[in-house]
Amino acid sequence: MSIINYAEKEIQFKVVYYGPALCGKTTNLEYIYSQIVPDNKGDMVSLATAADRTLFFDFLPLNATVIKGFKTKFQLYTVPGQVIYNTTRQLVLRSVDGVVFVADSQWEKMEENVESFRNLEENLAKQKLSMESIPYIFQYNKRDLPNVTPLNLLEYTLNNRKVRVQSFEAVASTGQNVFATLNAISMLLLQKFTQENDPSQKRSRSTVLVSSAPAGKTAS
Ligand SMILES: Nc1nc2c(ncn2[C@@H]2O[C@H](COP(=O)(O)OP(=O)(O)O)[C@@H](O)[C@H]2O)c(=O)[nH]1
Ligand SMILES: [Mg+2]
Repeated sequence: MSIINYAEKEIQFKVVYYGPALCGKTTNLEYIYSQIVPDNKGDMVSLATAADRTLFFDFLPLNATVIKGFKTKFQLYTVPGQVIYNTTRQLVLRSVDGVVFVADSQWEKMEENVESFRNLEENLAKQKLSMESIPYIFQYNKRDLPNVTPLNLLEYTLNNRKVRVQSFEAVASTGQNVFATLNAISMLLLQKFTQENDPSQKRSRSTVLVSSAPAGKTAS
């Protein structure tokens, strides 16, 4: 759940980038970090192995828009995708507000995507959370590669719950649609927060998180 600090007039949201190993989660955070002016970000913390694989998580704090006099802060985390690190993933998911599921578009990674999404559902269930209660979106990454799964098959396979959510085709290594993804999850969180805290206001008036974002390309 979002943390509200009334003394500091701050609301904190925790966003977790989830997905199989090597799908591009760290690359998303690194790109965001590289594009945001120093005043609006804290230090990016990466706990990686020597081989540059995420061991625990990457963490990037961002300061963003103001709603009703409250500053909003977004804390972005990644999880280690390797199957054996499930306990770590459960820890990182604690008190999560929103999820970006990063899928690896490469054809041969489809099974790993499905397995990772299932693992996300299981780990949320352990916290008595579900995909129905947590805002989430998909990012189909690595669209620059030649061997990608067609978009409609990704949608059919992953984005097939009762309510279809937003999805973005991305190339995290060049930044394509990285901010579109981040803005989309941020908007969902701000809207949910506003609705829950002020039922008379149906939509959040907050706009995009970072104005340098390229126009979002929604896949669905
Ligand atoms: N071709 C291509 N490579 C990517 C893309 N995004 C990430 N990568 C590469 O995929 C590898 C794994 O990325 P990383 O962010 O460490 O994956 P993580 O395990 O999910 O954190 C790295 O070599 C990245 O440079 C992309 O959109 N296209
Ligand atoms: Mg990583």
